[in-house]
Amino acid sequence: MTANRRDFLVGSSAILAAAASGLAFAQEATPEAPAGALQGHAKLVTQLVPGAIDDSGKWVLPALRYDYNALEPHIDAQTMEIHHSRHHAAYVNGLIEAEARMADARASGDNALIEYWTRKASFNGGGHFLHCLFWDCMSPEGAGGEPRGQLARQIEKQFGSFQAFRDQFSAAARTVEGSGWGILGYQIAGARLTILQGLNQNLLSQWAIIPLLAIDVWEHAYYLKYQNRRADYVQAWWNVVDWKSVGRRFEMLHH
Ligand code: MN3
Repeated sequence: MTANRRDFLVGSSAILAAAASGLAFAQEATPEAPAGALQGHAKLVTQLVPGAIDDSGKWVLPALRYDYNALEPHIDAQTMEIHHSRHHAAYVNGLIEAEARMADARASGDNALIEYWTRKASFNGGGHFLHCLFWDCMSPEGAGGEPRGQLARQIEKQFGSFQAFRDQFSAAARTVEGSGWGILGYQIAGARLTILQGLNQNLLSQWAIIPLLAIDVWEHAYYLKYQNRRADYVQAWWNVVDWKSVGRRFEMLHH
């Protein structure tokens, strides 16, 4: 195992633990940690959960790298604004509150309360991290089309063709029951891609999965423009997928 891969596996387990439980993985990056480890951690965060945390270790709502109207006509400005500034913000605040209340509950030794806030941390942590990824998976420039390089080759190897992959991913996203996500993830154990349907923000994961590409199919992500036509939203969404961003994540993980 190369040093890079070993470093990645150590780092990714922290990310996964955070994604699974909503615990603050940043707390592991103590000031005593070697500089290299901190740089590696920062790189993982930048690539896998962009903008999720600030320099002081506090969860924050990431600024988007494009305007709310930049993804028109595929995703409308009002939906983007409400989705980012209200829905995502609520998950950030929910995660902050859950961690604070969990600490109080631990101090008081109230196990039922700990369990309650653990569930809240899972839901809100899943929401925060997946939305950070979701915004980064989209771009107004150079978006759409197909991936290139290693990711393109891996998709072809596993799915036969990009079109076959896209059809399978679209079907997964369209048919999520109720609220959830279509996710293309990197499955660590098998060093391969896998498509998942995420229910809510935190259910049906295989856990040892790093999300690379995610589409939010909660109604708040599309209802203003598409009403109940989720399939139309999913189809339009491919036009704003930033394959460079997705490809960078894949190449960082896949050696
Ligand atoms: Mn959402």
